[in-house]
Amino acid sequence: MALLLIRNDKNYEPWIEALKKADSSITVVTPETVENPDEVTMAVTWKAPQGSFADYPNLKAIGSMGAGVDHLFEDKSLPCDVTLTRVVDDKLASDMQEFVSALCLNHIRNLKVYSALQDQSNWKPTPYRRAKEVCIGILGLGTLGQAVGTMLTNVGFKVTGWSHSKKEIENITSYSQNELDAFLSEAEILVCLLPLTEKTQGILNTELFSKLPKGAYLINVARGGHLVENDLTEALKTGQLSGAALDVFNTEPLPEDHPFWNNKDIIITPHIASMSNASSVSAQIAKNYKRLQTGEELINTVSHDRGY
Ligand code: OXD
Repeated sequence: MALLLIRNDKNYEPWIEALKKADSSITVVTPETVENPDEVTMAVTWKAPQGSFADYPNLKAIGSMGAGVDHLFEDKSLPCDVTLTRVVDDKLASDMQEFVSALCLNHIRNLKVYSALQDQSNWKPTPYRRAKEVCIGILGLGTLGQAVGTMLTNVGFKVTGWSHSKKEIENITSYSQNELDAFLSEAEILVCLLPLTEKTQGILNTELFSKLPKGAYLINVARGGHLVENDLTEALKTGQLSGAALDVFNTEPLPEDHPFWNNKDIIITPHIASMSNASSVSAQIAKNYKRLQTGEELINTVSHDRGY
């Protein structure tokens, strides 16, 4: 049996090293080093090229190296009889908590405004808001959404969340699927942490923005595919949105000539909100590989039907 790694960037060394450290008995191969494709029973991937799994007839499980799994479903030849898994990691969650909290505080304390004023040597105190006066709505109350929401309540914000079904989370008001409008009507800062599926593709659009309080702020740390880019530009122009912080884009890296770069109302970061780290997530991958060998149920599984 062997564990196959497939990465779009072919950066295998840290993963091989970390997996060997987690369990030295595992045979780790890559598409470049595999000698016998029949012995591959599990693949772990980040953005594998289309059709990558076709050569491995004994594949039983495919795991994402990150929290997101949309890249798995992009492959139309993804075998439908394999177990899918993703990464659930405390470090990913705490990195996301810190990043989103920083953006929310940056927004209410006008730090971006002062950065622009500094460029003009302009001393101009501006009124600010306090966390407890601001309602943050989190789209998507999965592992990361819940972690971020809890952190934001600790900072002092009022936090609400929207997800398929209502969730019981301390100090967070939870809205279910058919309560989207009520959820949006309060969200002065909207944080997108949804999985990208056919249902959520393009959800951040003019119609949704129009249901937010005027001047709301958008933070997208999920996937570029959630956002209709022209609708954001328009909402910023009309003042329906006062600004946005985007960490993810339809095309990454964001092309040099993309209009977002020159939009003073948008903060752009290069998909660094929380990065999957080989040394912190390899233990759970090795554990799943062992479970597969012994016939136990895998952990952190993903539904083929729901797409997350
Ligand atoms: C992930 C990501 O899904 O880095 O882990 O976006």
